[in-house]
Amino acid sequence: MAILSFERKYRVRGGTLIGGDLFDFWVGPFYVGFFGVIGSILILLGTALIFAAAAQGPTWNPWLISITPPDLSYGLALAPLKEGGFWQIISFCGLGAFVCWALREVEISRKLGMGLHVPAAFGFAIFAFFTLNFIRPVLMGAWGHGFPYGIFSHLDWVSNVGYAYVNFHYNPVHMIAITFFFTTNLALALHGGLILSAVNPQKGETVRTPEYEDTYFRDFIGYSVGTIGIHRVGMFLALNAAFWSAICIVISGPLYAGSWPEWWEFWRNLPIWS
Ligand code: UQ2
Repeated sequence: MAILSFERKYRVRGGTLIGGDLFDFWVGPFYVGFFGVIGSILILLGTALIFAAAAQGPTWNPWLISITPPDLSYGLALAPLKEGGFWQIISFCGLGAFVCWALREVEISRKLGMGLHVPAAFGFAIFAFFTLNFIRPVLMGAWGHGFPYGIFSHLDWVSNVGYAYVNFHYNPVHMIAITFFFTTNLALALHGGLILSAVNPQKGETVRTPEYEDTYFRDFIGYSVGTIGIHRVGMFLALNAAFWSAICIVISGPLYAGSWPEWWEFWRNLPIWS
């Protein structure tokens, strides 16, 4: 892909965290950097191992391929490749590639003199994955508590783990996480709708300025959070959705092993009711 006319101005040296000028170059539109090189290696290795693990059988049906963690009996030990070892190495390749991706975002942010909001936000997604397949298995003493890499198999894992706590919807932190997901959806629908209504007019109509956007919401609900404000709200909601998702699963098992519906008995048993 040809370099866009304005890009030459922004293709400046520096901002690297490691490697100095050595990997400070672009391939087509892509910035490379040290973390682009290491990340690419991890992606290629991880993907190759996924194919190698899938080749062990029993199926090449993409819906049914599943690369499973070791049996619980292996605890936190390394397992033989075909008995969960593939899963263990693939998990480390995945985590390494995600972290490289985040650090490449950091280098690009620094190069352009921008904030670190994008990598910080991605960090919450990495944290959620790290919680599921590293923190919680370690706290519970076995890699076998991680989720399998497969389309249907990871859905089955979510279902089985949910039922292990009887009904996961009664997990109060799960409730908080879901509320953040729904509110994120509401905020993006409002924001996307508002922006399109202002800047994507019908033929013959003119684009409306941000003052119209503010006025719309002041007329409607008496309050406008403002044009920067809505992006702060969006960031806050989305990061909280990822964060509380991680917390709601990491407390299930390590902190509370019972049934979530029963957890609410503390409320029924408050002395105030008797
Ligand atoms: C807004 C504003 C925007 C927006 C939106 C609002 C001009 C272009 C969507 C309205 C948002 C409010 C009132 C807060 C919503 C809060 C939650 C928790 C859903 O005022 O400024 O900028 O896009």
